Amino acid sequence: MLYSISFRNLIVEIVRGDITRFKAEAIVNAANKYLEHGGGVAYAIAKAAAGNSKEYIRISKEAMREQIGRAWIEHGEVVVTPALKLEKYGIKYVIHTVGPYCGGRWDEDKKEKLKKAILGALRKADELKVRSIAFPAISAGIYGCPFEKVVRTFLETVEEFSRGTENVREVYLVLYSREDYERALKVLKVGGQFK
Ligand code: AR6
Repeated sequence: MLYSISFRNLIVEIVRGDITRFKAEAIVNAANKYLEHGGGVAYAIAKAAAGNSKEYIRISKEAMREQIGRAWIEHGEVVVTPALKLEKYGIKYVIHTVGPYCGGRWDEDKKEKLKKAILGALRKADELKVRSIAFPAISAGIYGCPFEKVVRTFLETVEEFSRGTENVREVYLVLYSREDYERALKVLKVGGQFK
């Protein structure tokens, strides 16, 4: 089954796995604007990176004050923290970004916010001279955005980004459940016409 797609000199792969142990130089966290990491993939990353989610929340908030100069981030703004214990998997950075809250609804505004969130993380990875970056399905969990829309928007955004990338060459969408993985493959399978 088709599971990868090339955009210019960048390859996107959809894989099934746990992003907290995925071998990519940067992994992206589906955070909230305060970097509270209370549940979902955010909690899993925080706990795995620092051994204790509270400690990673503290590190994230401190990094946010230094990098953004505020106690919250907007869609498109990102914060970088060190991978700490995740370094054993080859991960160097965690890039925190915030997607839209959907609660089951989807419209152009949510799509734009999701694009900004994804693009912000991709640009930061490029700036950090990262070659490979892994994303979870941002906003498709607790934030309730429709899964297929999230996957389509992800692919569209990576395609846009591929025009300007200097360092990033491999982008992974890491899906936790078999069901999500199979649903995402169906989106890809439509002959690459994911739009
Ligand atoms: N590896 C890969 N994907 C995962 C993992 C994992 N270890 N664990 C969960 N997922 P969510 P959101 C998937 O809810 O919707 C947090 O509390 C999950 O199945 O983590 O953007 C934040 O602090 C889903 O497909 O993120 C925010 O408050 C995807 O990751 C809020 O949730 C995203 O689900 C953000 O909600």
